[in-house]
Amino acid sequence: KRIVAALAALAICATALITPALAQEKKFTVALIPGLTTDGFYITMRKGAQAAADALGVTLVFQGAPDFNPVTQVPVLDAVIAKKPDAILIAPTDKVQLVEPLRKADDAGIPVITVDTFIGSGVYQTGAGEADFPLSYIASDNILGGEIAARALAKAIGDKGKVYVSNVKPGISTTVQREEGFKKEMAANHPGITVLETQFNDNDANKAASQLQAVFARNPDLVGVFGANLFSALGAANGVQQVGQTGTVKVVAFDAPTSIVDNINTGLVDVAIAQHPAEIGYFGVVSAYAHLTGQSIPVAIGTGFTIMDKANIADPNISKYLYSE
Ligand code: T6T
Repeated sequence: KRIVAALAALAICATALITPALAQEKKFTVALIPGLTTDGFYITMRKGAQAAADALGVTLVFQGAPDFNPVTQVPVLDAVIAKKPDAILIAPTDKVQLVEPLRKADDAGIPVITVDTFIGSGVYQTGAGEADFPLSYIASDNILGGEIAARALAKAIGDKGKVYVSNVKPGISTTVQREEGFKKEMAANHPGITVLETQFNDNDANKAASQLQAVFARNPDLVGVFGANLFSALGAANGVQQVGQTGTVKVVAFDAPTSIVDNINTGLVDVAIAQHPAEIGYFGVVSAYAHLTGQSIPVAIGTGFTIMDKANIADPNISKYLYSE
């Protein structure tokens, strides 16, 4: 009998150890503020965040603005701070303009982790600069992403000719770094390629399409374009189709909405560089939870890419990285 009782006691202790909901009595609320709500990238990030929240017994609140703009994101952030969540995960829409609004969260004792984009230099907890207070930065390596895009575009165009970057706007950490990586790789290793002036589309795919038409009108010898995020790439690809240059003007796309499959299969897009937004969301929530339960967390977590093209897009191990709608 004593042995049975001892075993039962052991089983109860073991269950308490491995069941987080039992071990952790307080139910934490973590807020995730995306760059914008209607973007497959952040919709997929939310899914990963929700998966981690479910596993850890955390309540996830997803609240964002309909466009990628500090003017609309800051009021959302203020409303979230007023509700005092236990932690905030946020993709800041500008590396300077979100510093003071986020400091309010920090001053209120709410831990801040930035996901996808960063504020300041993106290097946190160093005691340097005005924007080092977030606990962690969880994202793709966007400079590397730009370099990958440059190499893919160079290969597609036979390493010569005129190309340009279709980009969102200055001030966004991610897309600025992609352009930086792209230009660095072109300058260092592809002397036969001329990179024309960047076209900023304000995250508007229609504007990116018109810009492609205008650049092509000025440069009929244009051979390629790098769309530095989902809307830039979709718009640039539409522009290539509208000027009847499918397959002649090569497109390398950052991000992987489901529509990219058709664009790759028809030859409109040569290569798509998928980020792993679900991974960013998952590790965002795990990091917040770890911090809230007294663990130390990495100051930066880098997530991966999957490079998609005609040869591999049908492979389920590749297509599983397409974004959710
Ligand atoms: O490319 C992603 C994200 O990484 C970037 O910061 C903003 O644009 C996207 O959300 C795609 O639209």
